[in-house]
Amino acid sequence: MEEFLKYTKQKAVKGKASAQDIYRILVKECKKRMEKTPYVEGDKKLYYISAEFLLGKMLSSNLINLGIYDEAVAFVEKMGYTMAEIQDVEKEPSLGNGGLGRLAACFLDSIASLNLCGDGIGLFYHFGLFEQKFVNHKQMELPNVWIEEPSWFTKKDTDIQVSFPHMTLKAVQYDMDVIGYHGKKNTLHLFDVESVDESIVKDGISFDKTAVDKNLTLFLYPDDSDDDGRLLRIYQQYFMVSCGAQMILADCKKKGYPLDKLYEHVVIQINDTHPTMVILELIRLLREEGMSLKKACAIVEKSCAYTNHTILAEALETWPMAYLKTVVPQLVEIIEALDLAAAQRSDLPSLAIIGEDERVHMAHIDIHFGKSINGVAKLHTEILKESELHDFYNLYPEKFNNKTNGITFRRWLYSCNPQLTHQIEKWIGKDFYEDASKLTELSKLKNDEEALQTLLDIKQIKKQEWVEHIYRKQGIVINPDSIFDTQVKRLHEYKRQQMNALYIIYKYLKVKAGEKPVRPITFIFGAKAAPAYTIAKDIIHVLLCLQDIIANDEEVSPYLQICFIENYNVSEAEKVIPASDISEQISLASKEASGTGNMKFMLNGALTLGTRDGANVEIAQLAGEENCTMFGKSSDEVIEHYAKQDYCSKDFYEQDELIHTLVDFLIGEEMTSIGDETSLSRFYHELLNKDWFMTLLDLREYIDVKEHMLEAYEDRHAWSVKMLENIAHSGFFSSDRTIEDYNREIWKLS
Ligand code: 26Q
Repeated sequence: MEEFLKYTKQKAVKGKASAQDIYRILVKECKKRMEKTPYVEGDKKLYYISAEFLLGKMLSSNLINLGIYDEAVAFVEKMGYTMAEIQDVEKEPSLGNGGLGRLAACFLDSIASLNLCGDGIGLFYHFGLFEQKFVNHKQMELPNVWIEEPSWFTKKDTDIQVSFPHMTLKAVQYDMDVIGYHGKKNTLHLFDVESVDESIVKDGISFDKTAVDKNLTLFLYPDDSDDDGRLLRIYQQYFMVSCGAQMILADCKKKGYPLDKLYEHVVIQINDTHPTMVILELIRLLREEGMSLKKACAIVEKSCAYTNHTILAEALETWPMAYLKTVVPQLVEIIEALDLAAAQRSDLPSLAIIGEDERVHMAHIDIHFGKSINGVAKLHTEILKESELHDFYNLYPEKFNNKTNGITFRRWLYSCNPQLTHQIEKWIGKDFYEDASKLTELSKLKNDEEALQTLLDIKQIKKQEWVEHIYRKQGIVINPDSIFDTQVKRLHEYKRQQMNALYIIYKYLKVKAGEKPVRPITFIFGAKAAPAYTIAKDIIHVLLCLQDIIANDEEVSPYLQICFIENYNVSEAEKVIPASDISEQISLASKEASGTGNMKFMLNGALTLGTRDGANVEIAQLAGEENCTMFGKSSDEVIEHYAKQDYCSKDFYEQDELIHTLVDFLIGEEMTSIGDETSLSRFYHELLNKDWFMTLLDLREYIDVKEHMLEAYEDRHAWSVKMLENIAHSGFFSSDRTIEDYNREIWKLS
């Protein structure tokens, strides 16, 4: 890396280079090498189409994959900085919301690293999801400004246009190179509208929802609580899929592939239902090429595959036919034809494309007119087959399959935890870099006292690093010798952050009553709530009030502390996960499709405190039941409660004195003296009268097992063995394994 050295000498003469300078040098060096890297080639190509790509910062990831990370670190340190300081310079785009978006980003990394030919397709949102600020114990939303120079994206020439009834929008294409680990490259294509106008955003994240030409690519998931918002979502989805479909067909034509053999050269993975209209748009475009409807459908069905990420009814998209007639009339005829074709395959109303309520079921389009549908963890796929999509499973058993999620170890181990990575290399050699299943060799160290102590020492270093980071970022002083108990994920009732809050109230009251924990505990949260999701915001309010109450209570603050990470994102995850002792995965069983945070914690030696939901089930199986703490009602029991509609939270409240006390605390003097009474009482009543995700059902058991787990922490030896066994058995959760599964069973790329 002669460039670095030349620069070092120059600056050594002139004085200290800024972190900004160093960052620019590194980006330039990466881009130079990325440009020279050849594309992965093959006569069949995957397109991963997704409304979200939650990329995180790209510097370290690119340095690692280009094989120049260690050199870069040496350079940075020679210039008087740490890598963390240089990484700080890069802005993180919030082009995603949570698991589904981060999964797409991990997959791009693994696809390129496995030398598979596959590109991403999505939208270039100028302000992403939003940036979260806390004001008066509440979430406020601001635009996430992330577009800057130098950028990993390059503007590309394109003449793609997308037509709507009253306007035609010109597309602008931004491409980012996706470098494989020591390998070749693919591309992420994000589309923008030429007429976009950032200046219409006023007062936080508000803007004129009817000015579609100006607003289409401003935000991910704009507020859809009114008609204009919902119409805007359809504009966004159609714009994304039309750009994608046009690009895919143009690529094929350029390569000379006959369109009636599309499926031999193209496979499109549809990430949840947000891009489902790509099926309709491809059929429309193939008909424009002169193909019959029947033939176009058959070809598209063989080219598309769908991934389901949820069984929550409210997240399964259905669009009123009237909206589609307004925004995409050119697709309506096709939808009606598909509805008829589907009815010929099955006359069950539950499988119809157009429901009796004149709503179009997007997932039904994917299942009838795609070749594959997969769930994202074993349990999730079983629930899809046995209950949620049972009738579909009977009709198309061969289409259903499971692909348990994974995470890229390049980011979630090598980059975020170099200390642990280097230590693992000393213990078992370098093979695990290419083959994560080699991590099982770590188990041989379970009787090696020195190794186990090293594991604890590394955890302590990561805790110390995070304590310093969070002090710099939020001015909060955290005790590095406390137990770090962490729940970081989107804020949603089914994930039950509120159950954790009730536990903290329990602990608070215990300390007040003189029962102090042996060791202080830090409860760490990070979560964004959808701006229109009132109850989720109420839960944030509860936690921020509790944070304050405890911090200002001299009796309690030496023992308990809450730290709510502001604007939790990928970069914050990379810092807090390696520092955590306990991984909170407490969703109501059957509701979390998989979870991927759970895997990141496991890989970094945190122990899972979880329900038997999503991939937690597989984590417990692999790590060993004795190395995890699992609790709560099973998914079967929960599904039965929903079927019988016999869960009544008020019964728990009235029959259990402890639960009564904890719930009442929410509207007690301590809370109302600093909080917003409307919000607190709304949440209190929600818990008592609805509690749709059965918080109180598992609360007792949660309190019991969590108490045990905190006690178990004191046996540092036993705890460190569990850490080791978790790390050793996390190899299955490498997204390289997931992508190999997708490729072997669905994509079949050479
Ligand atoms: C739906 C309708 C209207 C507006 C928005 C939406 C919407 C938006 C985002 C629905 C779902 C999402 C995101 C879902 C998501 O992130 N799911 C997570 O996917 C992960 C990867 O498979 C899983 O690990 C998680 O369990 C799952 O929650």
